[in-house]
Amino acid sequence: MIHAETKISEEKLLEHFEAKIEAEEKIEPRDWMPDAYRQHLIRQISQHAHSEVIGMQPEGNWITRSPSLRSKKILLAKIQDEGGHGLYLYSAAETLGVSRDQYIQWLHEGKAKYSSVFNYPTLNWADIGAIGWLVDGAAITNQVSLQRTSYGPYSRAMVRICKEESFHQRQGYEIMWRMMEGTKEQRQMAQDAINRWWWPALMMFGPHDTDSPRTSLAMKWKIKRESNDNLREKFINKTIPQAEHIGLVVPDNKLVRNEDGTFKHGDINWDEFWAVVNGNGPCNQQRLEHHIRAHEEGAWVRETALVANLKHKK
Ligand code: BYC
Repeated sequence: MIHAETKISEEKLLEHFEAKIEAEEKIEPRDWMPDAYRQHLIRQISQHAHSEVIGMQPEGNWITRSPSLRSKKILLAKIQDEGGHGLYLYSAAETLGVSRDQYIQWLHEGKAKYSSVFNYPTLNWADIGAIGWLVDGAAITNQVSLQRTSYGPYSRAMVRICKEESFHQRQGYEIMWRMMEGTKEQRQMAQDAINRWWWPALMMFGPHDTDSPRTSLAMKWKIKRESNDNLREKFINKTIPQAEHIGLVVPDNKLVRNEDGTFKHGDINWDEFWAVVNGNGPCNQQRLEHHIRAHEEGAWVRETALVANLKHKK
């Protein structure tokens, strides 16, 4: 390989790359990186971006039916934030040499994934509380650790995203807490919502470490800073006391309370997880079709913006 007009062996480049990672220095777009590192990032960051954007759909379902003007404004702001997160992440992913159009095409062709959790329906207002509290709560647990990821543009996107996610988590918890202070029916709605969203939220962290083919290299090169199971444990340890505080019961009859106050969850239904990941969840088809339709209907906006930009540059 030719590098700065000098022939440097692949081993030397790898050595330099790994030394930088060892020293906690960020890898930047113009730096040499092993192909496997680039490919992992292309996959993970674009899937993360798609999750943010597809994740707008289950919540968008409730904008017109929010129970008050206050809650409508908060929900609108949150959903717009998610669109913004998608933008930061697509921009970070583009620094790896793949265009946003290509990423979107892979999504539409079913070649790219997005988080399994967005393939479940939002049946009532309590689900909006459960998404903010549990789904954003799970996402932020993962994203806090990703702030220290070794790839500079991804890490910087995570810092901005985490600031907004903590507001999202709180707005969801506030909805649940208000409902738990309400009527018997409202309390039941909140309990039904945690019953339906608890397990999908736990699945967001991905398969157990022993069944996660991507983890080992990703941890070695500090793309991932903590394993799927570690993050899942962190999430349950902080979320179960929040549930108990407002009188909600976590739907896990095998939950173990350890003496040090931490928890061990019961069995996750991995058949359900893989069915959803492989396109057979309750809303996979609906989510993808909606994205394709919105993308096609928005073509004129992209074209107009491009022309306006070209005219501006002349
Ligand atoms: N869903 O070896 P593994 C948000 C796939 S959105 C679907 O552990 P890895 C929000 C995985 O891709 C925040 N697929 O992989 C937005 C891999 O398949 P491929 C979303 C999953 O990459 C709106 C295979 O299973 N957050 O905050 O080391 C409203 C084996 O897995 C899932 C992110 O995207 C899943 N849950 O670890 C509200 C975080 N889990 O690609 C909120 C960024 C696993 O080899 N991503 N798979 O065919 C990550 O941290 C990691 O990619 C994962 C998986 C932990 C998800």
